[in-house]
Amino acid sequence: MFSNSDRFKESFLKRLESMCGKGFEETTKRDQYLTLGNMVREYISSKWIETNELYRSENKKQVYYLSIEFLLGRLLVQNLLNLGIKDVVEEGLNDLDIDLGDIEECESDPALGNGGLGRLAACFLDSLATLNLPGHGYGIRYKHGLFDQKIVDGYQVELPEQWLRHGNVWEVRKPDEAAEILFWGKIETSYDNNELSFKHVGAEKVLAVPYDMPVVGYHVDTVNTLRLWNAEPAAFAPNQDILSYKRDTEAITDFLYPDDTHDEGKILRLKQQYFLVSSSLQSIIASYKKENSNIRELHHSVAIHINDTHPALAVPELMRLLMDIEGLTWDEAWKVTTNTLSYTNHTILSEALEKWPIYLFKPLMPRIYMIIEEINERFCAELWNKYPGDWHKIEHMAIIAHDLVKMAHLAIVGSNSINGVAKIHSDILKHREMKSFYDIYPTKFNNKTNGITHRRWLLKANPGLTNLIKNTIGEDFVHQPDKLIDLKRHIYHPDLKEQFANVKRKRKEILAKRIAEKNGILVDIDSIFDVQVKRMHAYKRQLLNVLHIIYLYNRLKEDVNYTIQPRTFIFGAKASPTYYYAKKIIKLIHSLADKVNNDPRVSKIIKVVFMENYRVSLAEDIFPAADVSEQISTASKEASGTGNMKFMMNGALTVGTLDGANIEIMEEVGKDNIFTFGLTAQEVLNYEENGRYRSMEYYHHDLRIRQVVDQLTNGFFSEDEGEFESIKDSLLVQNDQYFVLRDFASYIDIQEKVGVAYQQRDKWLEKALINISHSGFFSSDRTIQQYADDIWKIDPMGVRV
Ligand code: 26Y
Repeated sequence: MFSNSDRFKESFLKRLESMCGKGFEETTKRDQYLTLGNMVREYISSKWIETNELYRSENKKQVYYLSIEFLLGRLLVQNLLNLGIKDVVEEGLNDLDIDLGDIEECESDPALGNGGLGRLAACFLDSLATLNLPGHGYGIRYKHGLFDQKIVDGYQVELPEQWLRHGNVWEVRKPDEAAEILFWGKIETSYDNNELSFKHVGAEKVLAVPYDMPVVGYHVDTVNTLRLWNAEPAAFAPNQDILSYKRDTEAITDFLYPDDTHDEGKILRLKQQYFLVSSSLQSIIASYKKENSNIRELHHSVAIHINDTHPALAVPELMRLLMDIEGLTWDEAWKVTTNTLSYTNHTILSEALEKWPIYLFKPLMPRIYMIIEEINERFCAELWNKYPGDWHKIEHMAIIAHDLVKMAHLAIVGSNSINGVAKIHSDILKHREMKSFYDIYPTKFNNKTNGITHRRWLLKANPGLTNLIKNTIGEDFVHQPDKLIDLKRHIYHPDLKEQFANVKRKRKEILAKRIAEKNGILVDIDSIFDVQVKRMHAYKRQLLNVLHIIYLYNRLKEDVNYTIQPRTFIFGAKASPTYYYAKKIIKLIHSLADKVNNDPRVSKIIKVVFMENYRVSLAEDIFPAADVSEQISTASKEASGTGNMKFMMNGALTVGTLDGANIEIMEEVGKDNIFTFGLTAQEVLNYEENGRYRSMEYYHHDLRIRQVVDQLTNGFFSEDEGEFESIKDSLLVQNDQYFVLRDFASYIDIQEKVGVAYQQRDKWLEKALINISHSGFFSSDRTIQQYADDIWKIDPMGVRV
C-alpha cells in the first residue's frame, strides 16, 4: 500500500471512508491523521512480528533499558521517514491537496519525560533499532505526561497534559502479559526442609498491563519494542472498598512527576518506581524462560540498564525474583544480579540524589527492604575488611544510613558498570562525588558521552539542511553520521555558504511566523537568533542571560550612538510547579520582554521572546532557526547537556561554559568555532570548598553589575518593586550559589565578540558549517555502539559471533 503514491492514495481513500463512515470531503484532519496512523502501524506490524521471531530463534543477548521517562515526541513523520515511505505518502497526500505537516499537527506530542534524561532515552531507542541491536525500552504509560504550560500575565500556569485524549494509534494493549505487583502487607518467614521461605501476606495487589509501542529502525527491518506499563486494579479482595482501591491503583500511572531536580519524598513516586521495576523484571524473566532453562545464566542472554537511580530497585527486585521465585541461593542470585545490571548517573546535584526514608520504604515494600538490609550488611562487612575501624568511611558509603536508603549507593553496589554522560562528568564522579566507590571498584566506572539521533534532529527537523548536505557530500552521512566531516572540505565554497545561509534564513522565517502568531511580536530575520531552551533551573543560569539583556538595554538607552548587531533573544522553559525561584525567572523574562519590546528605539535593535510550552515538537522548529546556542550553566553542574548537540548539528554557534559536553564540542570544532567563557569546573569546585566567593564584592566593584541588579527592585520593571526581590536576594544575600555575578563580566565580553563575529558574515557561515561537520561525533549511534560494546556486550542481529 506504500509502494507508490497512486497505490497509497487509493488505499488511503478507501480506508479513510471505511474507518470514518463519511465521504472524503467530509473528513477532518484528525480523521486523516488516524487513518494514516493506522495504515502505518499495520505496515510496521509484519516487521515487528518478524523481528520478535528473529529474537526468539537466534536467542542472542538482549538489552532492556529501564527508564522512568521516555520523551518520545511525535511519531508519525519519524516513522514514515524511518520506514522510507515519507516521500510516497507526502506525494500521494499532495495529490489530494492534503499537507502532511497539517496532519502531523493532529498528533499529540507524548511528553512522558521532563527533559534531558527522558529525551536521551528516546534517542537511544531510535539508535538501538537503527543499529539492528536487540534492545527494548521499559517505562510507564502515564495518563498525563509533563504538564502543558500556559503563560498568564507573565506567570506560568500548568494544565494537565492529555496525550491519550484521542487514543494512541501506536500502542497495542497486551492484557495476557500483565504482571502482578504487591505493595504493603507483611512477610511471614518460615523454615522448612532446611530452607527459609518468605510469604508476602495481606498485600495490596496491582495489575501492570503492558502497552507495546513499535520502535522502527531507520531503513532497516528491525522493529524493537517500547513497553509501557499501565496500573489497573487486580482481582478485588472483599475487605477493600472497591472505589478507593480502584482510585489508588490507577493513581500509580496517572501522571509524570514534573520535577527533575528536587527529590521529593512522595510515596506515589516510590510506588511508580517499584511498579516499573517489578513488572519489567517479571516480563524479562518470563520471556527469557521461554527460550532458556537455566536461570543461573540469565546474564549471558540479558543485560538490564537502569537510567539514573529511579529504577535502582531493580537490584533488590531481581534478587527477590531469583531467590524467592526461582529458588537460587543468595550468592547465586547476587552473581546473576550484578552481572546483569548496569547504571547511568545523570547528575551530581545533591538535591537530585534520591534518598528514601525507611518509614516510607519499609511498610510499602517489606520484602524488598529486607533484601536491601542484607545487601547493605554484606557490603558494610566488605568495607570493614578493607578499612578496618574506619566507621566514618563505612557510614558515608553505606546503602542505608541515618534512616535513609541511598539509591545511588544501591545502584553502584548492585551493578557491573557505572557511567557518567560526558567526560568531565565521569571524571567528577570518579575523582570527587563517588570517589570512595571508585577506589574500591575502579573498573566499574566509565564514560559514555551522550548523543542525539540525527534522524530526528537533522533529517526530520531540518530537511532543507539535510538536502543541502546530501547535495554536497552525498548520502553516506545518513547512515554514518561521522561522515558529516566530509563537509569540511567544502566549507570555503561560496556556493555552499550561500545555500546554507538561505536554509537558515528560511527556518528563521518559519520561526518568526510562529512567534508573530503566538506572541504577537515581529522579529527581525536579519537579527541574531540567540536561543536558550531547556528546563528552567538556577544552575542553568537563564538569569545570566537576562542580566546581559538588561545590560544591553541600558547601554542602548544611555548612548544613542551605541550600535550592535541586532539580536532576538528567544527563551523556552518549563519550571517545576513547586519551584518558586524558577517561576520568578519566567515572570522576569516576560517583564523584560515588555520593557524591551515596547521601547520604540531599543526594540529595533533587540527583542525578547518567551515561547510558551517548550516541548519536542516546538524544539523541532527552534533548533534549525538558531544562530546562537546558549549553554551557560555553572561549570561542573550540567552533567552533559544534549540541546547543545542539537544546536550544533543545525549550524548554531555555542556560547558556553566549560561544562558537560560543551568541552567535547570545543575539542571537536576547535576554540575558534565556539565562544567559551567563565569559571572552569575546577575553579567552581575550589570556591565551593574554600568558601572565598563574595558576590557582594562583584556587586560593589562593577558598576554594570550594580546597575542591572538594582534594576530588579527599583521600579525599572512595571511590576511592583517586591516582585523580583527574591532574585536579587539570591544574588546578594544568599551569596549567589551559581556564580552568576562572578561570570557576568566574562559573559558580557564574549557576547560582544559574538555580535562582532556575526557581522563577518562569511567567517560566521564557515564556523557554522564547521560545527555541522563535527556534529557526527554527537550522534547517539556512536553512544549506543559504545554502550553495546563496553557495557552490554550485545551484537547486532545478523552478525554471527
Ligand atoms: C529524582 C527526581 C527529582 C529526578 C527526576 C528526573 C531527578 C532527575 C531527573 C532528570 C534528570 C535529567 O534530565 N538530567 C539530565 O540528563 C541529561 C541526559 O544525560 C544530561 O544531558 C543533563 O545534563 C542532565 O541534567
